[in-house]
Amino acid sequence: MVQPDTIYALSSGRPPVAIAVIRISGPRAGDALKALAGRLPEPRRAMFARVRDPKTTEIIDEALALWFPGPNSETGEDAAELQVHGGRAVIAAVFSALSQIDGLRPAEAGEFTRRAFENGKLDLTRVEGLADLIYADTDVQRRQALRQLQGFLGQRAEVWRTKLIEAQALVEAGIDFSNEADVASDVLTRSLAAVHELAHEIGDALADAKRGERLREGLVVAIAGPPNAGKSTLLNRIARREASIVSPYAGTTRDVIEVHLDLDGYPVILLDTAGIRETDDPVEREGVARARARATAADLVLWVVDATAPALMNAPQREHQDCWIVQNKIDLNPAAALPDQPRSFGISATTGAGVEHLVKVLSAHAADVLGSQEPALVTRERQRTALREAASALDRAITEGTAGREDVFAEELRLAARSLGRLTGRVDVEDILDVIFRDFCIGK
Ligand SMILES: Nc1nc2c(ncn2[C@@H]2O[C@H](COP(=O)(O)OP(=O)(O)O)[C@@H](O)[C@H]2O)c(=O)[nH]1
Ligand SMILES: [Mg+2]
Repeated sequence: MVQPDTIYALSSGRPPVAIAVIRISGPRAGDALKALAGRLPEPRRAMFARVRDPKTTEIIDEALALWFPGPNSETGEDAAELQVHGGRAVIAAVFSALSQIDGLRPAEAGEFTRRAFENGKLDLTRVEGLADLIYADTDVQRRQALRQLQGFLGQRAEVWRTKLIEAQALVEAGIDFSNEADVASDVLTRSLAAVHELAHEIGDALADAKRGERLREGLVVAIAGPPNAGKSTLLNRIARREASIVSPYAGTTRDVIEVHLDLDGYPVILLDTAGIRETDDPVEREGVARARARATAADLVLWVVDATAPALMNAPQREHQDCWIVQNKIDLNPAAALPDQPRSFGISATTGAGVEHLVKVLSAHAADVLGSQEPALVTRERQRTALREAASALDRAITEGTAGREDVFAEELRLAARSLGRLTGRVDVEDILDVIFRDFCIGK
């Protein structure tokens, strides 16, 4: 086998910063650290080091050096870390010194994590959790990502896969005894019982209203309604900043503006949409079309109407989508009557009256939709697809097994185990690896 390259990258944030962390991983990591820091520190202990350019021996910086011999390192390979001062010239000089060492090259995005995966340190669901942890914006997203990184789904999938393989082995052994009819039918019954239980557990994991994916992506709330009702003013008020153009002229908001909110730890994406109306202006018409599309796909619509023009109150009625009525500009018409609906609000986007209450109810709604039940096992479409495939193979297995066709039964169990193997990355995943690791930053 060819030796892998030794890779290095800046793993901390964009310079200039106080401290920059440069990581090195691969068979030559130890040589590289010795070349720059003079000697190897004790494993996993920080050592003060003068980092020198190995060619000129000039001191580049004073640093902390760490040494993580494989296989007990994050990547599973020999790995080293230099904590230098986070200036651009310092980092450039360290990189230049590293690049002069044979067998070293800069890492690609996600390459450290990919090596950890390839060396069996992380399964794919944990890799996905790690990516989500890096991108988590809110506390509840962080918790979900950390659970995944700790193997919440991955461990469960391994337990399921092991049980499946046992059930399959049992029935295959039974097939060999098929001249002893009693033995064969007994093992089939036992293995069918196990498969029923597994199908049930996987079915439960899938019946989660996609809470995990929604929490990852955020609850999408579209502010929609007739032009000039005060939609943009409301978005700005909620976002507490001028994220959207507010103007007294109808048709100003032509694109979809989105603001990411953290409501008590729950991620909400608030969309401001162009006023929905018939228009001859092609640019505005495009805005209206986009607004309709986003509003249609949103989880919740805040339908904003002008309390001084109550004629324009027809909110869209869609199945599978909540729609709340927000009567705005009550400062101009305090006597405006709220429509007889469970979720209707009277607010003034300019004075702020009623907005706090609206946000509070929105927050509670987000908590309810995204997180009130037990934590979701499935947090990505890829995981859902693999589990669905396993579930349908198990359904077919149950049909075949019940009809006494042991060989087809065993084959379906094998397919189900394979789908679970794809979920954790044990089998057949070459094609998806590039997609998963591409999402990582360089240095992770
Ligand atoms: N008096 C009053 N005027 C408002 C209120 N909200 C918005 N406006 C005004 O209504 C006009 C249209 O607001 P805008 O947010 O651009 O409406 P949009 O077309 O629905 O996005 C602007 O002149 C705002 O200042 C409100 O609560 N009270
Ligand atoms: Mg607007």
